[in-house]
Amino acid sequence: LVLESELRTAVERQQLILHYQPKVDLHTGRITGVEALVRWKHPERGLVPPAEFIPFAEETGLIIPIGNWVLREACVQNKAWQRRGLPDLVMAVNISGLQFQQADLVQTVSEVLEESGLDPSLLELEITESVVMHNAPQAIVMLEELHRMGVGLSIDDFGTGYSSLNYLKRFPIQKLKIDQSFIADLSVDADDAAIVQAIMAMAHGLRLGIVAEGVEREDQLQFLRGLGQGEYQGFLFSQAVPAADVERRLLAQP
Ligand code: G
Ligand code: G
Ligand code: MN
Ligand code: NA
Repeated sequence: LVLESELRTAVERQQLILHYQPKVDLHTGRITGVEALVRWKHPERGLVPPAEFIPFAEETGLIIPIGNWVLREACVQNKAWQRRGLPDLVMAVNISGLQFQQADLVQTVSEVLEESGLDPSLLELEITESVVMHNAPQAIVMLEELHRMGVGLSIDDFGTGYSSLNYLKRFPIQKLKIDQSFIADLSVDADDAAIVQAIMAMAHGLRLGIVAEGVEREDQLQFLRGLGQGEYQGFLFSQAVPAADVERRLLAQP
């Protein structure tokens, strides 16, 4: 049970931390970027996973201050890696629907980029299909502004929300993250294989990048490699880890 008063002060008390899950090129095996995933370092309950407080934060509106903190922290971390001479990474940040309903989201992103000194091309915002569909007229304006600013935009959990593909044509999206439910049995289930193959072919035709989510086994990776270019993410390479672990992985890369 999450108490609103506790979560309300979590940001101020510096109880939130970010872990980072790498994204890896399917063919070179090199880390291309990371996704920032928040955790709550609760004084009594230990590390609380986001599934236990993000939905609540969305209901109560606390996702706004939390989301702003995540955005700032993630950009500052990425710039710090760059300053230390590590290879450039794209930092992906999850943006909730409610954040997209704030008229000042674009301004906030712009300020965070300026304050952190991070190049906009090294920031990517992950949004879900429902965000794009629910706020269509307002969302398109904001997405276009973010795109003009040079920030990357990707669709998270692609294939699980509204299946109108219309928005892919209208909105300045650069990447689709194929939901892990299609990846789980990819190499043995002909239907999943057909869906993933079709998404990758469509993405290629539309000049969109793809990220396969939830890759846990070598057979899934081999199958994806046979389908084309892209990136993957999943426990096979790494779960979400503290910043220091990302650094170690980067330094160990050939
Ligand atoms: O990290 P994990 O494995 O448990 O993530 C669970 C869910 O929490 C995912 O759907 C992820 O998108 C979401 N999540 C994690 N961090 C953030 C965040 O900073 N903002 C938002 N809006 N969602 C997040
Ligand atoms: O919804 P979103 O894609 O933002 O959140 C990513 C979620 O997927 C996190 O909860 C993360 O822990 C989880 N995840 C990442 N990689 C894997 C994986 O290989 N297998 C499984 N089962 N979950 C994963
Ligand atoms: Mn995500
Ligand atoms: Na996802």
